[in-house]
Amino acid sequence: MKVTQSEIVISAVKPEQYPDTGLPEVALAGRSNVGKSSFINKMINRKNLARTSQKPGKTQTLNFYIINEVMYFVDVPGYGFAKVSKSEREAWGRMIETYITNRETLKAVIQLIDIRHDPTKDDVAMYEWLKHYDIPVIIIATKADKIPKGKWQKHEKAIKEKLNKAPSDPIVVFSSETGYGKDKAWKTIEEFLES
Ligand SMILES: Nc1nc2c(ncn2[C@@H]2O[C@H](COP(=O)(O)OP(=O)(O)OP(=O)(O)O)[C@@H](O)[C@H]2O)c(=O)[nH]1
Ligand SMILES: [Mg+2]
Repeated sequence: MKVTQSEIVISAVKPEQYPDTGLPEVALAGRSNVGKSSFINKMINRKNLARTSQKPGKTQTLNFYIINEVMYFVDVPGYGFAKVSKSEREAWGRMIETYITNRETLKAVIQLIDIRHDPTKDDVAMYEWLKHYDIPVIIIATKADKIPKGKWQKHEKAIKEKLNKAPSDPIVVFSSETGYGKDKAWKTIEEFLES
């Protein structure tokens, strides 16, 4: 997709606030600080429309970005961030669970995994939870610029194995720093939009 238009439409915390246009959505999932907001910005050619930070825990609401008036990216708070209070974490958990399990226009979840490391326990739990609800998942192995290209394949294979990834779920090596993988990621997303 050649993105010519993108804007935030709402930061939502409850279903009444979600957009009601019926356009397809893809939502981001991943550890705090893995690069979800950076992924959105790179995909839509914007520097900081989705607010990013070196400190984890930046995104705290469900942020809906409308793209070319045909779809939404939904930025989601990250998981696995210890400095958030237990009650706050539970509230986010409920917010995300409500959204993902009830949203008819949700076509796929983009789960970001740091290519440098094996998936964490939280990453594996999140993937299993999405599969339990039969949600299609696109795995983005991000921050590829941080390891030499010669190591990508080995790390990609480790991610597939540790997640026990379903064959129907694509995996794309990506870098928000260099833009590597952007065209493949768009092609992959577009296939799910039509489903
Ligand atoms: N080198 C490199 N750095 C990246 C990449 N993606 C993200 N980062 C950096 O990682 C940090 C976190 O990025 P964010 O996009 O804010 O992460 P997030 O997943 O949205 O984090 P939360 O909103 O806290 O859940 C920032 O300092 C980014 O610049 C990448 O592909 N390569
Ligand atoms: Mg974020």
